[in-house]
Amino acid sequence: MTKVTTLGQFIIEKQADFPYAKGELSRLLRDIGIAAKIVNREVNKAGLVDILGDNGTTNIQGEGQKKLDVYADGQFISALRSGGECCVVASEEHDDCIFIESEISRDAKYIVCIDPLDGSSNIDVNVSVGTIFSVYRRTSKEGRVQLGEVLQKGTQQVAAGYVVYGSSTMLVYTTGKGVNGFTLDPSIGEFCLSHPNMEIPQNGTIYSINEGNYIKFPQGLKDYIKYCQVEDQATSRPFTSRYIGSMVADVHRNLIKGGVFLYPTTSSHPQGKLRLMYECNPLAFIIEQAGGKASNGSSRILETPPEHLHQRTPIFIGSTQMVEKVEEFIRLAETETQPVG
Ligand code: AHM
Ligand code: MG
Repeated sequence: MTKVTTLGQFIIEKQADFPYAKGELSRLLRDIGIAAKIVNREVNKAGLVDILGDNGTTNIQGEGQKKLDVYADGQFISALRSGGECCVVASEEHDDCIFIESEISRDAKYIVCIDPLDGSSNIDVNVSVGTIFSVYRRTSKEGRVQLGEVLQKGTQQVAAGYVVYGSSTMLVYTTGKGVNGFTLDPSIGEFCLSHPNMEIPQNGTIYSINEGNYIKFPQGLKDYIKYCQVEDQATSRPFTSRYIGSMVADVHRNLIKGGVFLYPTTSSHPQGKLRLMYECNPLAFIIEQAGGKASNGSSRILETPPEHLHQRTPIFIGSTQMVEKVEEFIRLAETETQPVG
């Protein structure tokens, strides 16, 4: 019989990589894993119960919240609240940070940023959605955590992960020592190690972008898309276009198969659409740990100084060589539009 390693066992084994660890991060990750299983159960029965559709409220970005967004948000916050290791949660679904000030969280040293249900416009149509999270250490020793401590650069993450609720449910995470993936076995209700030491191919043939926005893209992006569509045997072009509309699922596919996911600035979203703290930083940490690259077009996503919680950024993430090619097209278009002299 082959040995099955559950997420819980794996987290405990990996604690040994951090000799001074007291198990708090392990417990935090375990709590997130449990909440993910509960959310998975609800996502799976979404078609059966009256949980589909709009909740009638909007989040800070003015986007409609779906009922399952609200449910997932509640589950993760309550798991982090009762776990005792987290002092602040910043969720895409809330305008402000949620400070956890219970007795058991008195010594909590971790800050969690979370997009509880990414790709929620896909819920009603049985297409993959996911959860994205990132963990930071608080920088002050005691007292109420200040907003500045939440707004840390992505390079300061101590862990990041995502869950894809798809044809099977997977949890993928990193603590800065490689990336490991776990598939939920519904028969035993456990995430089991299925993708150890995940590595993204350095090059690929998949590009993922909402091409319907083509007219709104900067020139460098338009040029890159044309490059993807040109026939060239040496580089296996034309490339394949794949866009699910759930960033977490698109990035997950590209992590396994190789590819690039692009969400540039557009004329309607001049800062980009995706959020630095909830979506881009955690996925950038994971992809870098898997050997890939995440850029805003000119520099590393993880080096972006966060100024506010719901900050947006353009992002190009995936196989290193493909991301570098995108950067090259952006640079070229910018130098061509520079005035001469
Ligand atoms: P959400 O977190 O509200 O679901 O929004 C983020 C999603 C990403 O998952 C996805 O890649 C993108 O928005 C799709 O946007 P668009 O419809 O503009 O292509
Ligand atoms: Mg999202």
